[in-house]
Amino acid sequence: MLEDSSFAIHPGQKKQMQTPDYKEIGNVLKVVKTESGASVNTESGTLFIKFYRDDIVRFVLNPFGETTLCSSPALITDGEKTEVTVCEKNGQILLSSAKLQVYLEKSPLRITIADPDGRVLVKEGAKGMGFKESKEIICYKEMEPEDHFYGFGEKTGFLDKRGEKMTMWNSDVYAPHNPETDSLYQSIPYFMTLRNGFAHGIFFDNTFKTTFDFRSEETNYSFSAEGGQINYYVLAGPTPKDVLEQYTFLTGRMPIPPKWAIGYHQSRYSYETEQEVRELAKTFIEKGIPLDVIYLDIHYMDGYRVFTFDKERFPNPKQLIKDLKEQGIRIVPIVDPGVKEDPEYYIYQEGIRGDHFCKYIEGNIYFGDVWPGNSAFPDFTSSKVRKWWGEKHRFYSDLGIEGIWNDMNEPAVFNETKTMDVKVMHDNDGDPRTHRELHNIYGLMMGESTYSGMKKQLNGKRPFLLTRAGYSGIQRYAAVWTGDNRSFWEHLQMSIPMVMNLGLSGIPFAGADVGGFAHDSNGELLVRWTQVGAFIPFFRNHSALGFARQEPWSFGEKYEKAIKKYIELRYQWLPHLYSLFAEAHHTGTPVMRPLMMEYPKDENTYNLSDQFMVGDNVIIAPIMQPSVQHRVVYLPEGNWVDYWTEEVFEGGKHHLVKADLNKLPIFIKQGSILVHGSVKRSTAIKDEKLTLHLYYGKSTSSSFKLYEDDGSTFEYEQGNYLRKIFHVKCTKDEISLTISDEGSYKPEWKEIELIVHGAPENFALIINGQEKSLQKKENNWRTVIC
Ligand code: MIG
Repeated sequence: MLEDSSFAIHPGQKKQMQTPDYKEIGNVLKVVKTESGASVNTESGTLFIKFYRDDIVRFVLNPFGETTLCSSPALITDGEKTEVTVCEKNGQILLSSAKLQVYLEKSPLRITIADPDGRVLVKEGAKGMGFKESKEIICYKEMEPEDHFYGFGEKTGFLDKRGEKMTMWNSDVYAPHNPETDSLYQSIPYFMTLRNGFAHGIFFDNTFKTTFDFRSEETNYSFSAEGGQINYYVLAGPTPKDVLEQYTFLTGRMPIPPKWAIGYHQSRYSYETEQEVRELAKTFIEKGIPLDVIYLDIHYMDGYRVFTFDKERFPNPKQLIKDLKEQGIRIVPIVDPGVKEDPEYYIYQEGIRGDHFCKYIEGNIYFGDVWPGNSAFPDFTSSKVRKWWGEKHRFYSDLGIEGIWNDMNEPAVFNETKTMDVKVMHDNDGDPRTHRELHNIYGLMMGESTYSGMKKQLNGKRPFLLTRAGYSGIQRYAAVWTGDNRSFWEHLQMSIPMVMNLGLSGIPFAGADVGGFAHDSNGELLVRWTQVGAFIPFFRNHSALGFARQEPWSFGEKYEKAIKKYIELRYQWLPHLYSLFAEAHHTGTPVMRPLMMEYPKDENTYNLSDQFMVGDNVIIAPIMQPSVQHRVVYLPEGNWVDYWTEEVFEGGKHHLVKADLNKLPIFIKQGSILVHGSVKRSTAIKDEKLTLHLYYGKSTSSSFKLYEDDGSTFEYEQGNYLRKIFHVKCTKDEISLTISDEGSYKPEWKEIELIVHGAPENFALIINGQEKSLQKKENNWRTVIC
């Protein structure tokens, strides 16, 4: 109560900046070379320095006991054997790999990390690493005036987190989501620093509550944890894409999603009956609005018991799912972790008999209040429990379900702390740890369980999982939506940097509820939000019970028309987007990118929070204010073409552009390629033909990797895919296009038509060395290229 009153800023409340019991690690006593690094004895325990690759180095130290090289489940690798030399230089110890140099100053211990040219990435100055009596551990690093910070998973506020202080503690926050809301549903203790156009990363793999502080001191930043080891990885960069490749080498990349998962999704808390779901699908079909997924929120269940259907509301789910699938529409049901305490309910019975629920050290089960009432929670830190829970999903897969929605998996509990008692002891496969230590990975482990279970049961088909909570590595199992936003223009604005930073945190498949979850949406907001959603990786319209309905037709014909246009546009762009998802799978580079990722030397991009890129050649500059039809757009170097009018804009400049309600400003870089399919009512309908749009630009070159596979199985892992690589080079009067194929997949489409935009009269088109003729149609030139 007092926290909400002025008492909160009572002069007596002022906290001391420096907690007096902070202790430094102290001096280096001895250094011993190890296989891929060194073991360093310090006054406060052993520091292991281990290279995972030439461009990734890990530092681990436990000031309270023996240091171990154990990792959290975020890690998918123990690293590659790396050639490292250790020597003494000017009184310092130097460890070097081909790409990184680690200098240790001995008294007191101070670490400096540089590249082979001496460019400093990470440096400890007045302060280094330390700890407190409370078992808190903390690392200080120097902060340069030029530094900008990105990543941190799911955070409110703008793109660049300089000046912020952020806590990682998975939290169910219904409201508010505003600039001072700190912890949300995800904990990604990782960030990227951009300094003078060069990037490097730090992944602080500690599952306790962690804090990243870029606010309290002028020349240092810090990252700290309530417990556990000092345990972080430095990623060398030097480009933002390199950092993501390095981070996802450690924590994994997203699988290629089933194609249906990147279509348009419609949700509501809740579509409550079979009848309502059928009518919803029918309306989409009648109105010709494309749709791939309908969600079932908590009302489908029998008394909120997971792995059940309410027999009255959903008398025949199997038939419903079958009928909808024939229309190209899939059903994704919600599955929460809480299992109702009910001795007559089979999941509860199995959970008790199999000893699958979280317990106190004394042996009593932890119960918490969630939707079904008093509930027990599966202990997902145990592989035995994950297997059991995963297998339970046969209930859904037998009904024809291929996607699952995990909510409340922070875990959320209806009590003062909003979560499980931190004293609960997780089994952790025989290495028991408190909930305080493992809270942040509960959602990740539930994701592993659900994804693996579904994958097994789908006989080679790709499952889809949507999750609210997660920790580093969650991208291996799930797409992430940003939880309970509201139908506020401010939340539309906030979703752009939030989803961009998720992408910069290794989670490319993310999105916010289109239209806003709580509060009443309105026609104009829903149109503008759908325009954004169409280009955001995860595209779902969702809204809460008790608020205005939010289906595309909810606000009248004028708005419906505009909304339909942008859902259709999503489908037209799917081959392009799918190719970018494949790139995310292979390299970790996100689909939706901040401009700084492509233009890291351009300061104008560093905190650009209201524009984004799709791939490396498309800029989306949405309108995100009511009654506004103009906005400023920043275009970086090069020339840019308005997607709708083909007007050319010079880069390196700000422009004022007009965009009435029907227009989402989209700019394509001159010299680059876009691939389109056709508008369709669901991804179940295959493209017969693709269109390759080439935007001529004098003295430019670019490339695009068109990716295609069956869209539904894991055969791509065996090489059954097609990657068509297009290289374009434009000179004054010539466009040369080279096309090469990789992989064995034979696509459904039989033809690619090339449309050249903005070329000079009488240009020559050379494809793989051969001149090819074109036909002029309106202002463009066309020809079939394969
Ligand atoms: O406490 O299942 O964020 O998307 O509709 C609310 C009901 C629980 C929160 C999710 C929201 C979902 C809702 N859930």
